[in-house]
Order: sequence, then C-alpha cells, then structure tokens
Amino acid sequence: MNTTSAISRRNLLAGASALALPVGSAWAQKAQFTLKYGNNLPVMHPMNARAAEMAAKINAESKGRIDFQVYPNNQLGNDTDMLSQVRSGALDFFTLSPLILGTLVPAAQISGVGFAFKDYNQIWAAMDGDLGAHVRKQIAASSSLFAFEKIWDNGYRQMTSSTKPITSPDDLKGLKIRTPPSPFWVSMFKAFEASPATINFAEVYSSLQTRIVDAQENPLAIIATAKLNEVQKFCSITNHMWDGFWFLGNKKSFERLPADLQEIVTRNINASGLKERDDVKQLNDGLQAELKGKGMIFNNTDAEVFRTKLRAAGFYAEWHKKFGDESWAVLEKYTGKLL
Ligand code: X2X
Repeated sequence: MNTTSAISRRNLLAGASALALPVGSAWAQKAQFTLKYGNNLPVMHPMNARAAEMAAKINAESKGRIDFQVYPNNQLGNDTDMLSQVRSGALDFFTLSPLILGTLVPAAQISGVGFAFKDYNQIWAAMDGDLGAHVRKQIAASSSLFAFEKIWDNGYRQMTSSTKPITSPDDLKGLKIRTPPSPFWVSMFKAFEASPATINFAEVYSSLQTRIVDAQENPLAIIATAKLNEVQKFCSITNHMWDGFWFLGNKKSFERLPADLQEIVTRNINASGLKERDDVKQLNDGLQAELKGKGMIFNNTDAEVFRTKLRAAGFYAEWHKKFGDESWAVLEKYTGKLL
C-alpha cells in the first residue's frame, strides 16, 4: 500500500469508528433496545451520512428508548459475514445488494438484469411498485429477514480497469474482473467471456492493488468514496446494470419492538432511503469531472453492443427461465420487452 492510500484508508477507518460512537453513547444509559445496523460502504458515502442522521432521529423520536447504532465500512465483517449475522439476529439491520442477497433468495436478483432499466423513472416505478413488492414477498417468505419498502440506491454500475479501457465486449475477453459474490454477477461476466472472481467489497481495494484482479465494476459514488481511482486507471461508462441496497431487518428482532417503536424505525428508514436516493444520483452525475481531475481516463460505450453480446450468449433466456415467466413479466411490465 502506498503512503497516500495508507493514510486515506486509515482516515476512513478512524472516521468510521467515530461515527458509531456518538450516535450510540448519547442514549446508552437508558435505552431499552439496542439496534445494530451494519453496512459495507465508506463513511463518506451518502448511505452513511443519511444513516447517521437517521440514527439520531430514531433515538430522539423514541426518547432514548432505542439506541440505534451504525457500523459502516465493514467494521463488523464483510458482506458474507454480515449476512449471516443478520440472519441469526446478531445484527438487527443490514443493507445489501439484491444480487448478493441472491445467494440466499435467488429471486431477489431480478432487479439486476443487465441493461434492463432505461432510467431512474423506470427503476423507482418498478422497485416502489410491483417488482419491489414481489421481491420483498420472496425475502420474507424464504428467510429470517424482511426488507423495508424503500430500497436505497447504489446506482448504475461502470467498469474500471488498471490495464486498458473497456470499449466493447471484446475487451472483456479473459479480463480478470472482480464481481461481488453473487451467482448472477458471475453468470453475466461469464457471458461476456471475462474471468470473474467473486470478492467481497471489503477486499476490493487490496485485491486491485495487489493485482489479484485487474478490473472491477461499481457506480462512480463508490469508486470515488472508496478511492478505487488510486488503484484503477480507466473508467468505462457502461451503465451495464442498476444496483440498490435492500434495507434488511431480522424479523424476530424487529418483532420484539412495541408497535410505536416499529413505526418510528420504519418511517425513518424509508424516509432516509428516499433522501439517500437523491444524494447518490447527484453524486454519480457530478463525479466524472472530479475523477478525471485525479487522473482517471474515461470512455463512453454503446450499450446496444454489450446487450447484443449478452443476448447471443443466451444470458437473457437463461435468467428468464431461472426467474420464471411470472417474475419476468413483472420486470418487463416496467422495462418493456428484454429479449
Ligand atoms: O460489492 C460491491 O461492489 C458493492 C459495494 O457495490 C455492493 O455492495 C454490491
């Protein structure tokens, strides 16, 4: 690790622990319910700014009966660790990409279908409408978890590399690219004939730095706040999929709260999710210039060429079959025909 990044990583960590402490400690004496929320994103990401604000509101509105604690930046472990913690109830809340949740609830991955949503109007119509409801039903039916109504935003994902710009699907052939741990992501990058390696976000910076992988894909807000530009040279605007974060709760732990406290938590989580959506969109829209200024080289791509490659590889047909006609129809209700 070079000195600059070592320092910036340390600052992030210092910031992270500072965030968890004041939120909890103010109310710690009299709280009846300690609620722990963990996530994988840097403290500087809007998710954590909104989470800190939300925790303070929940604690205040509950008049100190709740001590809502935020653990950002993989402090409690990586996504795989936190998913098992929230399943067992060791953690009360966790935000997770629908695609990683796919390791537990395969149907949840449907919102990540490549090049499906044309814009945010389609996305929020689908996720706040029937597609989101369909997925939340599956989550509640098949796990110890439930998802709050308003999914938080991650953004449209872009591809970065340390070796070359990705201008067409040919550039992905044989490329060692990190994907999050999810069957859907692996399948998509295999369809592009890349060599995907599943790595939790907690290890992405170091795996790019040590060249275990040469490439990764994430929205610009994550590239910037996790400083992936320090270890990646090229950024290709591919918008190859939209990704969000279901705000997940452990059912048993939530059910032990009295109804008035459940209402306070639910209302604040959904309201903060809506604010986080605006922040993330704004950040993603404005970051290209900033990252260029830091030396990243950008190129645009033709989405239709990538989509054609996926179609030819049988990607859409395969996942249509896996999700089933009924779920696929709910997706296409918002996106139009995908095949
Ligand atoms: O792991 C990732 O790349 C991230 C941060 O985008 C997700 O949580 C899916």
